[in-house]
Amino acid sequence: MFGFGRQKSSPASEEADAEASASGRGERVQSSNDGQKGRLAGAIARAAKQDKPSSRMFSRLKEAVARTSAVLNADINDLVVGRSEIDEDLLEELEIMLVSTDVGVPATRRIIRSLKYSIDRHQASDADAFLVAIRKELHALLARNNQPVRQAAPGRPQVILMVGVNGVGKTTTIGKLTKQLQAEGNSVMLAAGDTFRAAAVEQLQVWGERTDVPVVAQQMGADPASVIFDALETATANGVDVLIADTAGRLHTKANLMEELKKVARVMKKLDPDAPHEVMLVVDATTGQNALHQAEQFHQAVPLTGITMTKLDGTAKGGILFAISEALDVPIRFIGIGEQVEDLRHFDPDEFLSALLGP
Ligand SMILES: Nc1nc2c(ncn2[C@@H]2O[C@H](COP(=O)(O)OP(=O)(O)O)[C@@H](O)[C@H]2O)c(=O)[nH]1
Ligand SMILES: [Mg+2]
Repeated sequence: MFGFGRQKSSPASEEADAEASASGRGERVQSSNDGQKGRLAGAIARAAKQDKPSSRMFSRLKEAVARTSAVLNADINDLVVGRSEIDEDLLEELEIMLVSTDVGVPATRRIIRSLKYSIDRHQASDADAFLVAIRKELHALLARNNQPVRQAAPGRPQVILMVGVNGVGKTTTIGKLTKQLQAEGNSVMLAAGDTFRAAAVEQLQVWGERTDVPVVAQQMGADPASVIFDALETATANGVDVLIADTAGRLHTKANLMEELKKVARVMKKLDPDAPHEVMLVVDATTGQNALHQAEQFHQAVPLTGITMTKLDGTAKGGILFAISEALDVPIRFIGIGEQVEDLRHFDPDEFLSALLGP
């Protein structure tokens, strides 16, 4: 799934297998670098093929971002409709509007600067051309962070470390992700790293039962680094494809939390220097600018490699996605648009903008 899970039977690895058996040694001679390229290329090719959302799925996305769209899209249209000429006065109004929809000041400034450049060169001088130019700017913002998910070395589990404050949807996202990874043929194991609350361990165990995957857990108050270390050891011994580790979103102090996450990331490197392959921050879109502050703080403690933004359904603050893309060089991997498993959606800038602004 877009780099998550094993990238099975890519052409490169099939070739390598053929080469291995032809050489008569019966072992894979594929160098790990070639393997990575092959697996990744395979994943991207599959993603491109699969990512034609059915119209039903697209309707659901459109419905989910309707409240954000009602503000952003309607305001942008109101601004330009009926104007025969696009001038810099309009840019001031657009600036105020973008900032007020949680796009944030730095991203808005960049967009305005770029639009001014286009207007000065008469490249966006009527309403239609101006709308196209705005969309292009928004797209560039969302698409600029597109680092692929790091793959695990052969024979090792890919480790996804989920971080984020309480209530954003980490555990629920783990459940949905597990289901999706399983559907693509991956074996999954979960690690109950949120040992701060007994209920957190139980909640993960419920997901474990529901998806029929093992959950490595210890008692409440146990050292999360030790729980996750154990889990990685077990996952490796059992040839598990993906290990997803849950973590606490709140400790006695924020400093404690960040130190604990650093320790978790450090300790698992004793088993696999590449782990965690993905540090996924989960943020809640309904919290607007708070989501941005959280992203910045977590990124300082444990460098993030991906973001999942949940609860885009039912908020008008979806513009925060642009602010986070501007502030951090970290790709948005998934968006959550509801409670169902399929409501965890791979984030596609084109699809998202079409849902938000129309075709
Ligand atoms: N509407 C909506 N609710 C969500 C979404 N993702 C998670 N939730 C809900 O958010 C609440 C908190 O989720 P939880 O996974 O326990 O958060 P955690 O504390 O970060 O582990 C639960 O009631 C979830 O059902 C989403 O995309 N949309
Ligand atoms: Mg949780």
